This record gives sequence, structure tokens and C-alpha cells, in this order.
Amino acid sequence: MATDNNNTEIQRVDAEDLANETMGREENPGRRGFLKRTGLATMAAMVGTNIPFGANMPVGMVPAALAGQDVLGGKDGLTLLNDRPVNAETPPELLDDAITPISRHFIRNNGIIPEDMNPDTWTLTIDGFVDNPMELSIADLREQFEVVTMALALECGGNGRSFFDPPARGNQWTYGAVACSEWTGVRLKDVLEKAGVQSNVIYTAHYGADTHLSGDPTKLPLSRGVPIAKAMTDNILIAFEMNGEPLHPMNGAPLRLVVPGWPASTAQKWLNRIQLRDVVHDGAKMTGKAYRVPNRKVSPGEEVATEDFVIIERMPVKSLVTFPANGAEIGMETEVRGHAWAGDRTVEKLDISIDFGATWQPAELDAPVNSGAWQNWRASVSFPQAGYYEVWARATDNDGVMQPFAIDWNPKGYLNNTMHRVGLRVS
Ligand SMILES: Nc1nc2c(c(=O)[nH]1)N[C@H]1C(S)=C(S)[C@@H](COP(=O)(O)O)O[C@H]1N2
Ligand SMILES: [Mo]
Repeated sequence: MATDNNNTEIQRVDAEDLANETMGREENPGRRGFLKRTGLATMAAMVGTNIPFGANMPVGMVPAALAGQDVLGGKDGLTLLNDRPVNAETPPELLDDAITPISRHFIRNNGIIPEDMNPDTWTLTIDGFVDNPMELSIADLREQFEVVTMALALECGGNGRSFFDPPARGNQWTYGAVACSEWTGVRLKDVLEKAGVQSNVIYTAHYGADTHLSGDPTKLPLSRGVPIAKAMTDNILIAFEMNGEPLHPMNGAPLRLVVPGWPASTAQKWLNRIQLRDVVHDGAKMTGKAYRVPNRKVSPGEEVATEDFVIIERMPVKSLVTFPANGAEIGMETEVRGHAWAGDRTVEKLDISIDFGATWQPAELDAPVNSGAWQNWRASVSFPQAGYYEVWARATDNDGVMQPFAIDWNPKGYLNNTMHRVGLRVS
């Protein structure tokens, strides 16, 4: 029998949740179960019709019709951080390949993915301050521009957020909101050149077909852009394939931008419009504190006024150990390997330590296969005796900047490029 007590324990899908989402606030951290806070609108979309008694559904109840449905679309071994919107990261040891398999490319969604991802009817509009506004199908892109394939790394600006203290709100990414796939598409630069960039253009604005969590069609989940000089670099692609296959629905099918070296939030998925502007873009997640950091060093926990935030541009130097896995038991000799990347710069040096940073040894470091790719590295390690060790990896970029040991705190938990540590039991 439902007593008062029981009643208060049953939380409903409430107005406050929807309000939070409407405000575009990132939802609370942590690993929550499938559909734990899914709003009515999404559940309705997922079951394909409205749910008349939906307000009575306890939070966390999965509509029986959806039981067992795969929210990650066949992704392999990813950790689900949030289901509404879907956010999932890849454990470092699953990122061991030089080219990340599609099934292991992380997912970062700010809204609800589009229902229609038909490549045959998809169009991309180029407008704003251009001489020739264009509407291009994917076939037009393939026919009118040089099609290129490049290995390009994408990293979410919030990767590593979970290690901030005091904690920062938002998805609690650890290490795995990064990937390097092989993208096929046309250069953004070539398309913009054909459109004819007018002399007053300073910024791009990217639009996608995903919809806002609130269900409000006048709101966008995310629309970011880059300065025109960045847009005209030749490693930014309008991509229609990853690893030789059509884009995965969660990674922006059938068309997306791939912007290496900058926060991957600039890499609009489900791309349907690029507008050229004579002012800095002010779309969703461009303003306020989203993808912005204080313009100065701040102390942990400090309140920073919104006007003191600046847009994140280049991502900092960083690396990952992808073998062995954290917690592995291994023999006295092993290869240690991983990747390193440095925003628009290159990684010049990768050192590892097995003695908590007292001494360092250089790893063998490959050049990037092309500009915008991560760099692979490996080292042979001999441990002096059995016991517990940590492998630490530290990359240095071509400007001499090294990964730090401690985090430079910022309120939203962006740009954490501290060294990756992997604990090993050696016997
Ligand atoms: N349309 C659209 N594009 C988007 C996003 C989004 O929510 N909607 N998220 C951005 C963010 S914040 C990141 S980190 C990358 C993630 O790309 P992925 O999901 O393919 O890994 O996509 C970017 N592009
Ligand atoms: Mo992101």
C-alpha cells in the first residue's frame, strides 16, 4: 500500500528537470543508469508517440517497450556517463589503436539526435557574408571538391573534468573523450573559397539537425564556430565517412565538421548549415561560461564573473597511456605505448617515468601521419624488481610546453591536460 512515506520516495519526472535542461545547464555528474532522468518528451520520442499518463512514471522507469534497447548504437566497451543526452567515453586501454575504430569513438551529445539522417536528401547551406550562397547535397560535395582522407584527433574540451577539485558540473569525463579516426570529406576551406568569403567576415557559425532537450524547436542544443583564419586552415574537413564507412549516427551522420586541435564542440555533427558572420558567433554554448575559461589564473573554487571568461581556442599538449591498462599485472619487461597530441602544435617529446617522476626516459615518438592526427609513441620498460609501479607519461609540444602534474583549476572543468598515470603490478 502506498503510504505518504512511499509517495515522497517516488520522484516524478518533474518540471525542474525540464527547466534545467531548457536552460541548457549541463546535468549533474556521475554515472547514472539508463534513462534515470530521461524527460517525458524524450521517452515519448523514443516510443514514437505521446505518453498520456507519463507524468505518473517514476524517474528511472524505462518504458517496457524500450527494455534492452541499445542507446549507444553498437559502441564497444564505452562507459555511459549520461543517457539524456547520450554521453559516453572510451577507457584508455580501448584507445590503443593508431586509428580509433568507429565502435570506440566517444559520444558527446548536447541534445537529441535527429531522426532523419538520410544522406541522399541531406543538404548543407553555406550563407551569411558570402558572394555565392550555396545549398549542396553530399553528392555535390563529392563532385565539386577534392575528396580527402585524413587522420584527425577530436577531444572534448571537458575531457578530464572529473579530476577537478572542487568539482565542476557537467559530464564527468575521465580520460576517454578523445579519439583519432580517419575522416573522409572535403576541406572546409575549399567550400568557403568557392562560396566567396567577404572581407568583413570574422567568424563561422555551425548548425546541426539535432534538437534541444526541452523539445522547444526555437532552441538549439549547440551551435559553435571558429575565427575565419582557423576555418581556412587545410586540415578541417566536412566529413561524410569515418574509417571508410558512413558516419555513425551518434558521431554526426551523414555529415559533420571535423576540427582537429580545438575543442571538439566546434566540430558540428549532423551539419546542415555554415553561416559566415561579421561578428563573433553567439550561438548556443558560445556565450556565458560554456567552452570558456577565465582570462587569468584563478584559485580553486574562485567565483569568476562571466565577463572574465574567454573562448577556448587551441587545446593544450596531452598524452595517454593505452597499454598496459591501469591495474594490469605484467612481467618484468614490457612495452608501454600510447598517443600524444598538442592542439595546433606538434608533440616534440614524450617521456615516461616508472619512479613517480624522479627520473624520466624518452619514448620513441612518431611524427603525426598528417597535420591534426595524434602521434603514437612506445617505450620498452624493465622494472628493477617485483612490486607496484606507476607509469607516468609526459608530452612536450614544439613550443617547449610540457604537460603539468597538477591541474590549473577553472570553474567549468575544461582543458585538463595533466599527466596520465597507470598503476601496474609487476611480478
Ligand atoms: N550538432 C552537434 N554537434 C556537436 C555536438 C552536439 O551536441 N551537437 N557536440 C559537440 C561536442 S561538445 C563534442 S566534444 C563533439 C563530440 O563528437 P563525437 O560525439 O563524434 O565524439 O561533437 C560536437 N559536435
Ligand atoms: Mo565537447
